[in-house]
Amino acid sequence: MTDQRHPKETGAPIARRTMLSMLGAGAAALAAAPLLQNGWERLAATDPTGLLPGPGGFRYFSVAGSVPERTAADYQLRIGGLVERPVTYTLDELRAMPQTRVVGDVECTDGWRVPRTPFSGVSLAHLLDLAGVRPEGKALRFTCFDGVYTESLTLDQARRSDVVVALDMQDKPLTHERGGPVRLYVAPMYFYKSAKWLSGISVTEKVVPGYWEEYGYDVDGWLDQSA
Ligand SMILES: Nc1nc2c(c(=O)[nH]1)N[C@H]1C(S)=C(S)[C@@H](COP(=O)(O)O)O[C@H]1N2
Ligand SMILES: [Mo]
Repeated sequence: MTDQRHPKETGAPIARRTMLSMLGAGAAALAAAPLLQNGWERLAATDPTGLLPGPGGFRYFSVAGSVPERTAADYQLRIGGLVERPVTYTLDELRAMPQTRVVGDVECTDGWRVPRTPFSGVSLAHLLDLAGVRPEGKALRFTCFDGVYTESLTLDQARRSDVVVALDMQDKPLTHERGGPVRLYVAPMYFYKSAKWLSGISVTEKVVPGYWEEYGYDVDGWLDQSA
């Protein structure tokens, strides 16, 4: 199924599994496993090949060995960089904002796919409007409270109506395993663009390639819309 539907997979990203083992990600996944409550997730996280299906077709991914859990009591999202009004939001403040629901396909470059998945939260465009992007701001850099993962979008991509700072997935609060309490969801792109455990959004002058993009992933991770 994958080759025809995902022509981009014939490129550099295919090498990830090899690279992951070089980075010792198998050990990292093992270290993370005790934090996972669900048996399937635990099994999937300890599978260095990433081939085991997780619940609902998702697979657990983290480039960090262990990720602290954040709740409404200690979660913060910081928005800064080239903005007029830098701000830090709590989870309650994000929940109190107008919520946008986006239904899109989830698709990893590894070939697994979860079609028609609803994500809801605050539209990224809305957050950018509140912060006031300065004229020299052209891109965004996303950081995560795992302390490792980063992502990027151009400002034009970020302002699309199908890009959301998600609090819910499938109409339930995002679990820790799925990147909660807050993750990005970039519906028109491969799932690596959807940073889990989102903690920072910084407006930059130009795109700074994210974690996987440093290893050759396309910074413009568009899904094949014709498929
Ligand atoms: N913080 C963080 N976000 C991340 C990743 C990660 O390792 N760390 N992996 C990315 C990749 S490659 C995919 S496919 C999805 C996996 O999300 P899931 O674990 O909820 O299935 O998260 C993306 N966002
Ligand atoms: Mo992925």
